Amino acid sequence: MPRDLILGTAGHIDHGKTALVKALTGIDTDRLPEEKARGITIDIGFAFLDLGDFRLGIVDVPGHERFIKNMLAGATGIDLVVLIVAADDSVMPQTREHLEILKLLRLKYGVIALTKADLVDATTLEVAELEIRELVNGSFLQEAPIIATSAKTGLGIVELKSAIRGICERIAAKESTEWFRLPIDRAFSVAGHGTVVTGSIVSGSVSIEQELEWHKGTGESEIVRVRGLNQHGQSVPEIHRGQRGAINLAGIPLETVHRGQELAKLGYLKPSRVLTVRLLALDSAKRAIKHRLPCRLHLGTAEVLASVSILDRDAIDPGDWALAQLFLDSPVTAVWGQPFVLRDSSAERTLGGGQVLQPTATKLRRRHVEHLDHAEKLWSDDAEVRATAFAWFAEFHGFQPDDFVREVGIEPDGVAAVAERLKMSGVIVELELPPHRKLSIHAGRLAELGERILAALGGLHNEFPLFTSHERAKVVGLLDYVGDKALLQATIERMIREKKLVGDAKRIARADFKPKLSANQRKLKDKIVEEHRVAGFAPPEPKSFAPQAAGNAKALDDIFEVACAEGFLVRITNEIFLHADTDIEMRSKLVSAFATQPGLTVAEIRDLLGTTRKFAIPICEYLDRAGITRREGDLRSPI
Ligand SMILES: Nc1nc2c(ncn2[C@@H]2O[C@H](COP(=O)(O)OP(=O)(O)O)[C@@H](O)[C@H]2O)c(=O)[nH]1
Ligand SMILES: [Mg+2]
Repeated sequence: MPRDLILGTAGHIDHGKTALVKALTGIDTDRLPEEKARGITIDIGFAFLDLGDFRLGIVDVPGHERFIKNMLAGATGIDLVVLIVAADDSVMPQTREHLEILKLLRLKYGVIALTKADLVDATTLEVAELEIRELVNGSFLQEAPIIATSAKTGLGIVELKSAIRGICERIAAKESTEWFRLPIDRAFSVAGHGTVVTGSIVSGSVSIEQELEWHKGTGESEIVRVRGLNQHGQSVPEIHRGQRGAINLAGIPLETVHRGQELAKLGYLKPSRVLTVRLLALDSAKRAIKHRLPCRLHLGTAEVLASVSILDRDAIDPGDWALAQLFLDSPVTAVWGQPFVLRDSSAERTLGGGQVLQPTATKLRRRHVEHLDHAEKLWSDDAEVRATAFAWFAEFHGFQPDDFVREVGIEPDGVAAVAERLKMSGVIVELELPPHRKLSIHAGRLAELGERILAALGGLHNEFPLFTSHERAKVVGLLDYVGDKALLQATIERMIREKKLVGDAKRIARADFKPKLSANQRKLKDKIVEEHRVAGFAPPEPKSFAPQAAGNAKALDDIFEVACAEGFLVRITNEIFLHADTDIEMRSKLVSAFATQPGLTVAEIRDLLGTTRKFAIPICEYLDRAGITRREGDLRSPI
């Protein structure tokens, strides 16, 4: 099976990139009428080169400084580059800028073509070669072959092909367990078929009839069906990484599709307006990247206005790097480790670039030691260290192990093993949430959540020291910023199992909370309450229970206090308590009586309640205190 790879061109305008692609492939990549008329490349163009063992999708880019944004869209997803330098012009500004961009994009492979060799003598050719060697010194092209070519005479074309083949052999084959992802670089309409999008497939594969998630660059996405696939003009059943592919989408209007959007496996990518990044200020830019600098982010085929927040300092000096966040005007879809380029807001120069550390970040606090500590771990070589830091940043939201693919840079088939190891070592905990949901959470975050639950409950215990327990719903309500109610309930269950809490499905208490009453005292309380219920408006004297209180008078006071706090009894005086039901009955009787008679004497109230004078006077005073009645002379009237 031949291998598919994507080759890009790079180099200054007019150095012969398009002519060289034509000499290699016979294809003219300048397809726009304006390009034909002006003889310059404006947007990226595409060709195909079959080398037998390798099939190369070619992206020819514009060299003009005004079209760097198009060059950036084209450079996304390429496996190797042919850096083109014209022998008669040698190294020029966009030769340098394109090389800087490719370095920022972490490209590893390429060859150099010294074009227009037919126009110069041997000495000039040699000088140009020396200048190129100096330029690429220390870069990924340091050892790259330099092939003198001429699109006019055919000089060096065969040699260039064999040099390209040599490079292709060095590019390690990738196991395709990755998920599908295609940053869209072009969209057009084909009569009878509808909307077609193209791009360099950066990972995975897709077949006809499969569903993909179309990320619109607005933060929204939509599931679309692959109606047809095309590669270099041929219908194919499947396309994969390393290919330039065209995808015919079912039922999507052309005007809604554009460069910068992405197609990906369902659930793989998530739009975000904040990225945490490792940001390098280009040495050659000769200017520091300052905190809050407005700039342009180029990520994949997208270009978005951004503002830089440098997390640990106020400026990144040329040649230095730092942890930063990018706040974006509109959302992008990124994955961990994805390279990006920053250009100035007027799109005149490349300022720097780097790699994404948090593709779906939230604002981090600047100079916050703990945040910085964990953010640095996101750049570790060790996937488990990165996964742990990601889990920590997931706070109380938790995550799914599959998020590791996007957020940590772990291949899909490696996710389960990493998650298992982190579970075994106690770094993460997997919770079963009702009805059928699993949520993973950093063990430290779960412990933190436990502390918050204990603190909330502790607050309630302090406020209501007489309550043995509190409603779960009340505790959960105090922690509503956690958002995920099921997570809170599951954490409470866990804490009951761990004996940090006591309780049941309805009520909970801290295990270390000492209720005011002993078990025996609670039993007595139930008895007292019951006797008050039966006694109605002629309640028993509290001290009649003293012998059963198995202690001093204080214990009996506590029992009555708890019974009142729990709402079973109502205190009329320290010697007279009514059952709560009796209290309600009394209030409704008064309401009916007042309906026909605006004022009642103590004697009338006594008869209304069927009690004696001994109780009637304190009850009337209680009614005044409770704001139910008002005393005017001998009469009580409603308020
Ligand atoms: N003599 C000569 N002219 C060339 C060669 N390659 C390109 N050219 C010319 O240089 C000009 C720019 O070439 P083009 O491929 O459009 O450059 P690009 O801007 O890098 O794509 C065109 O007029 C070409 O005909 C070459 O090898 N020899
Ligand atoms: Mg060109």
